[in-house]
Amino acid sequence: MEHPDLHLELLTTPEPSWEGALGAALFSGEAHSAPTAPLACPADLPLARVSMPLLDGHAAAIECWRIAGRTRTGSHGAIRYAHSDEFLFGSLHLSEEAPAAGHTGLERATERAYREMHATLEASGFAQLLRVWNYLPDINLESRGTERYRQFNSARQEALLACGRDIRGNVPAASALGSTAGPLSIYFLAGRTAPAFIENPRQVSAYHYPAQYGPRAPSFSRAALVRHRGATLFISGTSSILGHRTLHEGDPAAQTRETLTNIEALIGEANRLKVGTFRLDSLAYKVYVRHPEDLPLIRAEIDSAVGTRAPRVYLRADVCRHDLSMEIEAVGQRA
Ligand code: 3EB
Repeated sequence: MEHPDLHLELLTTPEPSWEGALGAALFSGEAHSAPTAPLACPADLPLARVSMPLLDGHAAAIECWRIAGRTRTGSHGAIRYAHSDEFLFGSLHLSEEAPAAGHTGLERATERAYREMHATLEASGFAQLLRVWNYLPDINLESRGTERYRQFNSARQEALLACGRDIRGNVPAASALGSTAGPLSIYFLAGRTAPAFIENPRQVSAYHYPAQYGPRAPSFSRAALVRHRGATLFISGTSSILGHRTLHEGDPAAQTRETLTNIEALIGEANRLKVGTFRLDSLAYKVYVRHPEDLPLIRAEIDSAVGTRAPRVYLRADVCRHDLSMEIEAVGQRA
């Protein structure tokens, strides 16, 4: 198959080809500081390292974003980036510092991360954030009376407002998951023009969630569809939520079916835009599983709905609501 000009490869082989790589993320059970850099990875490639074990026996997974044509690399504050004419990939790792001025260490790191991301985008002419992946340790832990995921949401929203960005509507597709250890790790893709943002008709938009899920709603879109010479559909972290409520608590198989129904709804919305026909059996998937013992049930549901052809990796991660056992994100690609 001919590859589109922006192209994702999701690999569990130890060493991909770095030819044409724009940026990458490395997931493994090893500590963030461990020397797990892929052997031949170019020194200036933006590489996010996330402490997150794989559940299917592989030592590591690499999410490699490739691009046709020339790329340039650079850095801005804590951010390392690479860009082509059309797309920019950036990554950053920020350790949490001491609380200050009424903000927790995580809130300070999140606010700084999002301010530096937007400063990078403004300086480089890639005004449009398309897709953001957020990983933070102890995502469900409370500190100073507030769950850390909620702290993250507050700081993300404050930073967006401080940067003059929208907090609803024109907000990127995203995922936010609990890593095993390490700093706040974020990587992102940006472009020069706005994508089509897609919401799920079965769900309340996350940016309209009521206050019971936290004082500041999560600023992300359910999906973003980007046209280039091909097209890329970024499906955000998706879970067993109908309206704004969790369904099937304690039943990971039913939660997986509900999640896949949500993904199908997003595919349906995307296909109405007539950019390409995306299908459940031809996306690439990252599946986050809270309890490793649930993997066989979750995998069986995915195999039966998705088939065996689509690339997928299973990662052990905390999901951002206590009553969710799993979450799935996906990428669709059209040449
Ligand atoms: C949900 O649907 C599940 O805070 O950026 C999914 C994707 C979730 C992204 C984020 C959160 C985020 O609300 C949680």
